[in-house]
Amino acid sequence: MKLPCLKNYISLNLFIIYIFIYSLLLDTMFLKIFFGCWYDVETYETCILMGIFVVTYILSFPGSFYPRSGTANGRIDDGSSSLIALRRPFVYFGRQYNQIYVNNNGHLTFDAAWGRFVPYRFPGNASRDLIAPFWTDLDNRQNGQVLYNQYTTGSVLQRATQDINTYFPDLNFVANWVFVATWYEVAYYSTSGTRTTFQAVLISGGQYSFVLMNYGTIAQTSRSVQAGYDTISSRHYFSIPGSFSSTATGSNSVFRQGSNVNVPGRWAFRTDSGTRGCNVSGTAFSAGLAEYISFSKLHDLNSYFYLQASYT
Ligand SMILES: [Ca+2]
Repeated sequence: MKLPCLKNYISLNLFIIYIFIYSLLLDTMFLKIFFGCWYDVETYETCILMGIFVVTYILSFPGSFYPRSGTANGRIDDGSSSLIALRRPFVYFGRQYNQIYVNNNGHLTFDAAWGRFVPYRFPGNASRDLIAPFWTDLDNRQNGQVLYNQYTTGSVLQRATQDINTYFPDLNFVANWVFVATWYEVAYYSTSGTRTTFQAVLISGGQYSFVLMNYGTIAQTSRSVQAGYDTISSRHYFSIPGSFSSTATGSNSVFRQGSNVNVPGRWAFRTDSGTRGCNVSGTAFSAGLAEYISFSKLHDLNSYFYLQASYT
């Protein structure tokens, strides 16, 4: 019998839990070293609690990131990728795109590379479709990587399918294409040595498309940051609460601690709809949906799903 590839079934987190339990069973010194329990920790119970804490901490954050791999952008301030041909079309609010650019300043554009480093507030009423997980003046010349990859088969598609069906039930969604752009430990301008990590995951399948934004360590800065997405003439947009505020960055970044899908550090959006307007609790709103929904409501999973279901 051929064993399945473990890589497809055991994530890093599960592997760490496995090592932890295995070490517990053997009562080895390895456990004590691995989980930081040295000779001055008196009780075995303390050791176990520390181990659980470490595992919980690991599970609570890095696991939400998709694989960081692929082609790296050049180390150019305000630079961009070359034109990236998409292996499947991506529908973005009624427009179908077959190409994309990953820009070093924390955004993605479709028609052309874009080096703008000073963000404008969403809705910008501009002539550009824009996905901006973390738009500010970043600089990868000295440290940090801007990477992108796309997938049409394999475990990444399975993971995307599972994530989307969790966040957007009743669509029977099946992903056939995933595009991952990662800004890994990138500095703020200019070669500041700071390290900020975040990710945009574009997911497509059938008539549906989605964008996930994942936030890791967000270094402190006084620069303005806009996170979210915008469209041509801002017919659709979303500004993640905390954008342009002092709470956007630092160890308590609201992007990292908040979520609209009950997963701290992750934000999920359906992005295929080309219709305008929506209804929230029976009240008609114009396209400026985001401005009318409080952060606390977005935190509530049920009302989030209600909003998704009400979007007409
Ligand atoms: Ca820059």
